[in-house]
Amino acid sequence: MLTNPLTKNIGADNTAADIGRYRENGGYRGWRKALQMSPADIIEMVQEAGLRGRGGAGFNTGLKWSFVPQGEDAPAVRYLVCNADEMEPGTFKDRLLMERDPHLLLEGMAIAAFAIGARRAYIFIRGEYHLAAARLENAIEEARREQLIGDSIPDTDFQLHIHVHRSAGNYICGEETALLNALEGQRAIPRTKPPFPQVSGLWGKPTVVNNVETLCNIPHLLDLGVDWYKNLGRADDSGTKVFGVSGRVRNPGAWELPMGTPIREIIEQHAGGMRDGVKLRGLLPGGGSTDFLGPDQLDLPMDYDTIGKAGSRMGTGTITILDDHTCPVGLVLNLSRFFARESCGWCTPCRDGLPWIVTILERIERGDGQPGDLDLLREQAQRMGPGNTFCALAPGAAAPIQSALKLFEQDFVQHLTRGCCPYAQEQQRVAQ
Ligand code: L3W
Repeated sequence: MLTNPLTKNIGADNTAADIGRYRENGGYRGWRKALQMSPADIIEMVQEAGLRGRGGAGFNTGLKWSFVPQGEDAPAVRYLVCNADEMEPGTFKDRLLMERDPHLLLEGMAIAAFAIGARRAYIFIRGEYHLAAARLENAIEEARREQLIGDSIPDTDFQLHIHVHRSAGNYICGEETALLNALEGQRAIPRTKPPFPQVSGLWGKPTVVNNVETLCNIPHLLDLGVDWYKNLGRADDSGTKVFGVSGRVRNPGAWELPMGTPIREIIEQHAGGMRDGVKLRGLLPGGGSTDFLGPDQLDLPMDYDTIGKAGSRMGTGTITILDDHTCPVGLVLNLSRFFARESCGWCTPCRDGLPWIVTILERIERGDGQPGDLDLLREQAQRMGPGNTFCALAPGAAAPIQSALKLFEQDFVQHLTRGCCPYAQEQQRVAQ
């Protein structure tokens, strides 16, 4: 039984699977099958399989596709957009998939576009991903030459054109409606939802925005079926996931594993455990916009609902580890600087709140914190929480701060009482 559908073509060398190797390995079989099905049946199949969005939010993919208006009165022009603007801190899974198996993404896009009736599709890719963009452009040309996409796909009147659009660079472009504005050449600020893009998206037309990894799940799901796909997962969620680990582990990297693989297994078996002399103090399960989990939560399976009930989010599934030689205040300061710089500036809690948070964290970290700063931080993070802002950026930025204040409160307090960063002080002592 195939257990690694997302990475089965990825070898040890840094080459991309070309169309010949991809097809020899069963590539584009899902696409051929899809063309024999009705769009409605494909959508139902994807929905039933329980595939959830791999960009971070975990929304049911088939359900999202089903929101695209159908029928005679529905707009004829629709779009599919692949969100490849991978900028979540600590996240590098989509780069792996695009660089090493670009045809898997294209095949997933072809099936998704056919299902929703989109004849034009865009890959909105992070500007720094030069290699991935070049390999995708090459793969699009290969697929077009073999008439898998383009104007004349044999045995169908369906046409599909796929374009690579390189982002000018901003984290907020990963928010689907800001992405659509950027693609239209406008300022990248989120739009009001509803209407959701599935009804009114790119240039006001029905548009589905899916993450790279989400779309890479589609070809084998079509080929091997719903039961196979559901059985890949070990806990509540279906399928596999490219999990990753960064931080002071022996073997940082990314691996395709069943959904629901316990955190401990990912860290100890696949990342090789912690390096000698350092201990795990906490972890961000899926990017810089998730809440810290503690060492007592390592046996949790990595699936959306379990991690959600545990007080965090699975997010992108790429784990960042905090060890006992790294300052938690410094870590959240680093993240907060990133989010402050990447805010689109549209709403006040985010535009003004994040720089304010950075100012407070900077003075705590360098030992100039004032009594009351921790309460100020809590209050400010609360103001950036869900419901108070226009999009998910500020609540995401608040998550590691709020959870660090709970899990590592004593570290914050020590910065205030000692008047310096205890970790920097310790490093100086060891160096002397
Ligand atoms: C129709 C409804 N559609 C939700 C759709 C919506 C969207 C998807 C998720 O992303 C995430 C955040 C972080 N009718 C719908 C509906 N949808 N309700 O479902 O929507 P939502 O609102 O849950 O999330 P979102 O605002 O689209 C926010 C993640 O993005 N994030 C960073 C991600 C970074 C990467 C990366 O680097 N690869 O992805 C930052 O916040 O996980 O949950 O399509 O249309 N009633």
